Amino acid sequence: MVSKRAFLCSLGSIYLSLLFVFLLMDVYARPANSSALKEKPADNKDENEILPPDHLNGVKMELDGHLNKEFHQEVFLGKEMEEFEEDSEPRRNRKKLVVIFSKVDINRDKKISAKEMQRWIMEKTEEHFQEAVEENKMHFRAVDPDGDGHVSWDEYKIKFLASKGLNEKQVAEKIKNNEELKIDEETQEVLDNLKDRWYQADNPPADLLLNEEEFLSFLHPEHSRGMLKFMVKEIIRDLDQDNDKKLTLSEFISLPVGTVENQQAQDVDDDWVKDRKKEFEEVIDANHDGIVTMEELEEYMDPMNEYNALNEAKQMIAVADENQNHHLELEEILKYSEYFTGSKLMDYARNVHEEF
Ligand SMILES: [Ca+2]
Ligand SMILES: [Ca+2]
Ligand SMILES: [Ca+2]
Ligand SMILES: [Ca+2]
Repeated sequence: MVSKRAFLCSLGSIYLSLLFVFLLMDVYARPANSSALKEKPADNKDENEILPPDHLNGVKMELDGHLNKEFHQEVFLGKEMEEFEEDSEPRRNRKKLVVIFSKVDINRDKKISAKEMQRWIMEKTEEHFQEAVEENKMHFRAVDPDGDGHVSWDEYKIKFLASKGLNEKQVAEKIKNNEELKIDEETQEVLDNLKDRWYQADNPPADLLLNEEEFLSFLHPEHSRGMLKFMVKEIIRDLDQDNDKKLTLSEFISLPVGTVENQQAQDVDDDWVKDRKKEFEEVIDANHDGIVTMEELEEYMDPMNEYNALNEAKQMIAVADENQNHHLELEEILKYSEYFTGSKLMDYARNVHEEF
């Protein structure tokens, strides 16, 4: 018993330190992008807390228009994502996968059906929602230091400009006196975008004051239908070249400027294009007419869409279903551990073999 308890304690502290590492990674690991909200990895912590993130767990596309590569892992692992690290003990990861398997397999027939996986995905998506709500509490406190439960656009703007290195007191003073602020073009563009989003997140009355719930939808558009629409509009605006508010395949696979900067050139581009083409043709363009409309993209990105979850479930099963029975057995999940969890269960024999 004692050793089990000690084991759990050490698990807890490992979890905490992994969580910390993961939070750091999350800040730095996002791919480069071309949207107006693009930011360099920030050295100022406040900035990350109050800016809407590019990446949303459990949402299929990032704000900058990139496909979310970790999507299926996010909806398979839920809030346990941080616990599966590349170099953590394989035996422990195996154990955790076995536990997950038994939870997904509701009817205990030792195999996972598409329906069971769909239910699991919805449950895990809900976990990401809850996490965002919890984190938002913290972020909201940062922008509402007087704790009156409302944040005005000006207050937020001051915090934002302070995070850009401007003097907070001076900015506040100037805004109060309606004086002009000296802001570079790029920052102004980001600010304009944020203001649009702020308006959008502000429910009637339109007083530009956001409460905690409205601030949540400002940072996490996946939590509100209206904000999801807004996010889709922004993504289409950034990719749409002929301004018809729809996307053709060629618009969808045009490389945004700067995407492959500093990367190993052409093969990266090729994979990027191949993945996007497949996703466009097979999934996003639901009626397969070669055009992605706002409605199609909105359906695609809605994390609460049960039809999407079922599709995702079927796709997950197809990837690992070696015996072709349209179900996942434990062995199949273990074998494809890297796909489901991002971390390989070491196969020493094979690794040695491959090295020679
Ligand atoms: Ca089952
Ligand atoms: Ca277009
Ligand atoms: Ca279509
Ligand atoms: Ca199977």
